[in-house]
Amino acid sequence: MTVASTPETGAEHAASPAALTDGIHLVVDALRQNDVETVYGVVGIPITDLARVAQASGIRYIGFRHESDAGHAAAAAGFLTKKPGICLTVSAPGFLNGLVALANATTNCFPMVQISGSSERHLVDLQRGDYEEMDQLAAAKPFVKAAYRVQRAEDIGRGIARALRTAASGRPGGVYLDIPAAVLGEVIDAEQGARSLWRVVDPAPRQLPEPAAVDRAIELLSSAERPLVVLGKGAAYAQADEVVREFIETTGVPSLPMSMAKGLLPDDHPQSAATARSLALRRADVVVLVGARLNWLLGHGEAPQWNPDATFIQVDIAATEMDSNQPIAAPLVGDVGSVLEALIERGKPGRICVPAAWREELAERSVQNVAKMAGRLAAARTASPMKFLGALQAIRDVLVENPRVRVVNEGANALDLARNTIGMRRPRHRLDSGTWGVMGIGMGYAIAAAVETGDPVVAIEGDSAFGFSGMEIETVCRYGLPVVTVVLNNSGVYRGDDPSANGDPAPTSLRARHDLMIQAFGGVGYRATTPDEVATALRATLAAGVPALIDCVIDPSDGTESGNIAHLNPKGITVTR
Ligand code: ADP
Ligand code: TZD
Repeated sequence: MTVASTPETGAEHAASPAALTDGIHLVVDALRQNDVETVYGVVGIPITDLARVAQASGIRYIGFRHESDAGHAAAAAGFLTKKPGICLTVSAPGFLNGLVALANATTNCFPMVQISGSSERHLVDLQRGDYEEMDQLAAAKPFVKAAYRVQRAEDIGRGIARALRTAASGRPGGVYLDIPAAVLGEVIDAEQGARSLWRVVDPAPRQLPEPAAVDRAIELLSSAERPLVVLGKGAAYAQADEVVREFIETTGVPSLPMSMAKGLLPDDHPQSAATARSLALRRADVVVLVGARLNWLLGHGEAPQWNPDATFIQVDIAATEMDSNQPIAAPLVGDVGSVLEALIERGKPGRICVPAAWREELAERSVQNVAKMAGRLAAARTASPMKFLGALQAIRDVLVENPRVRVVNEGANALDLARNTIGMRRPRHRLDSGTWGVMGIGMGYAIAAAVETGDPVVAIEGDSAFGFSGMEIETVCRYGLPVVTVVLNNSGVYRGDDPSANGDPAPTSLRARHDLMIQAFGGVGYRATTPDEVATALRATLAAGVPALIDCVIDPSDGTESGNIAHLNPKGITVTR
């Protein structure tokens, strides 16, 4: 995009005005050349015109109420599309608000680029007290995969190319790109500007595994008596859905999904060991980790949760992930699609076979666990006041009728119970708190899921969790997105019946009518006190495809402290509950 200059002096200039451009137009042109379709952000000095020019150029700009939410949206866009999601923020405080999401994206291995305007370098660096003064590049560095600053308009194309490639290649992550206000306002010759931009070729090339490493893994698997595959969100991200399925089905190995890998294989797939999870981890003798880290979410691979003699095979794009917790007997460094293809190709038919005894052991435990759960579910269905599991069964039944729905989920009990109750049948249809267990991703993820996929979204939220990004239901309404937020409202963090120590509300106590909130923004609000009311409201709002919120009134005494990770609370002498 070029801007004809208005010559201020000289008749010859007036006769042939030089074509000029500026930093703002160069940023937009560079994003467009790299097929960026959507930018998520919050405007202000010095990036308001950047958002306007982006919108005028055909890029979709989604304006948020808080940068963390815009950043979480960009991160979710990265996870869903395999292309870095873009978040745009102002300087210092806006930058810091966005940084939470950028760090979270890095932790989750989602590709994302945060572009922030920054204040005058010559004032910031001498700490002269500029408007929104901060050394943002230095502040970002510890939290991101990489951080870059553009110092001249002619480097904008280079900076954006570098940021996009770094975010998407290898192990994906968050990249910070600092563009000072002076650079955004810098005017240069349009032709020179156009020549300075380029399109990144093959930003995330396939990474094929070493054949010897593949053979080593096959050797181990073929000797297994109780093999197990664990699918993580890296496998979902890889978009190698058919290959994952073929690998599991041709080998017959039981498989276990991590929460955001649910749906890669349907949860009711005959090889899913999800309903015998504890037994599968405790007994498996050869484990194939596919895009899943042996971090706290998998008990660091330690006994007694795991078999102390288990042998690990790990498929991961990051070589440095190997041996981070347990010895990896067969590291397979490469992208999920290429590695699993190689395993299928080099594994001769029949080489890997799963002893019937192992399948039967898992199936038996699964039957017992399902029966136990059925009892809890039946009791919850009729309980009054409504329990988490009562509301969740109603949600589950409606979601079965609406398979396109993308599910977003956060909270403590609201997270644990929804993850187990709501089966997924399609890949990348579940987005949740992820590796950090962070609250506040809800509305950002939901907005991005709706914008990027065009699918309807149901966000299942604890009432505390929802509050972190709740103001973004205005954004949902303003853009008319098909997002239904279901708040499981037990009036508190974890639960709502904690006694107060001094007459103030208890530290965990909350109180809100979220259904009234959304009405202020023109959305549809429901208050549901029974599972039937939940189902009726959800069915109606999904059919209408409009922004809606269902506030589910849950028994304040339902829910456990910290959900199923209560053991992580420090055990001092002070508190007894
Ligand atoms: P989960 O929490 O679901 O167990 P993690 O986030 O711990 O999953 O692990 C995801 C892993 O996937 C990371 O170690 C990351 O390096 C890896 N990964 C990301 N993309 C790919 C890919 N395309 N191929 C292989 N591994 C990948
Ligand atoms: N702040 C941030 C950013 N992330 C967090 N994980 C927390 C605080 C601590 N926290 C949890 O780990 S879960 C949770 C908080 C505040 C909310 C739990 O309450 P809820 O869900 O209402 O969302 P349930 O269903 O009532 O348990």
